[in-house]
Amino acid sequence: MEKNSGTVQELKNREQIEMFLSGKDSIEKFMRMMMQYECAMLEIKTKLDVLNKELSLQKSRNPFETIKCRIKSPESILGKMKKNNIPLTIADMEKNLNDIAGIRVICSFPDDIYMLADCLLAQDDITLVAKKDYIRKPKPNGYRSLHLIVEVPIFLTDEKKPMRVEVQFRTIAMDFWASLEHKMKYKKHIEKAESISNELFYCAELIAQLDGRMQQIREKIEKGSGA
Ligand code: 0O2
Repeated sequence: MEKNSGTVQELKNREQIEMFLSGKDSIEKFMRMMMQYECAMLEIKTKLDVLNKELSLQKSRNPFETIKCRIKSPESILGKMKKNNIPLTIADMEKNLNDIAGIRVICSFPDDIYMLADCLLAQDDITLVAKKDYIRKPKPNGYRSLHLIVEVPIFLTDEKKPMRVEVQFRTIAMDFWASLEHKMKYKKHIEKAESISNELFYCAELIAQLDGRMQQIREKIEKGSGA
């Protein structure tokens, strides 16, 4: 059963990849590119894991609780390229898509988000390509997260190549909110969608207050204990 479904998925992936490969692009070239994105994602994940280890020793708490990594599926890549009228070639994919390799870092407290982002950006092999601070400037629907597009070099057998990775930082509460809101976005027909959006916006505000207050409580506890 498992073997069969794996094979069907492989075929589906192959078909999706072939759909957007022009004459000079091959599946092998596409797979090599995906491998490079995966390596870049691992580089950034390791950097964040190292920071977490060091900072947790200094601060007696983990700056982040969870880290999630994903490579965009061929289906999503194709969908995004078509939506944005990007020519369907591997070179254009590499030039125009910033989120093929994605990392989500889930922190307990907002100040840890900025501390981790600053530490990552201070590293001399990291280049900041773009930054969107949806925490200081939330989206109109209430969405909050800090998004960084960074470039990191990967060292292959025959080349050193800079690769782009999207890193999203958010708190546990912001992540909880974004997961629910994401579900709504991808449902086609929802009754009372406007009232749900209003409720979500209200909850996003409550979450921001809650995150702020939890941080204040943590600071008081740390002061009290001399930590
Ligand atoms: P998915 O399926 O999560 O990957 P860009 O990626 O730069 O071309 P954009 O929208 O300018 O497009 O980038 P932005 O604002 O940095 O958002 C990128 C990602 O952040 C999205 O990826 C989502 O994962 C997340 N995001 C942004 N806005 C919202 C929001 O309002 N609600 C939720 N739940 N998530 C959001 P994708 O590719 O849109 O989707």
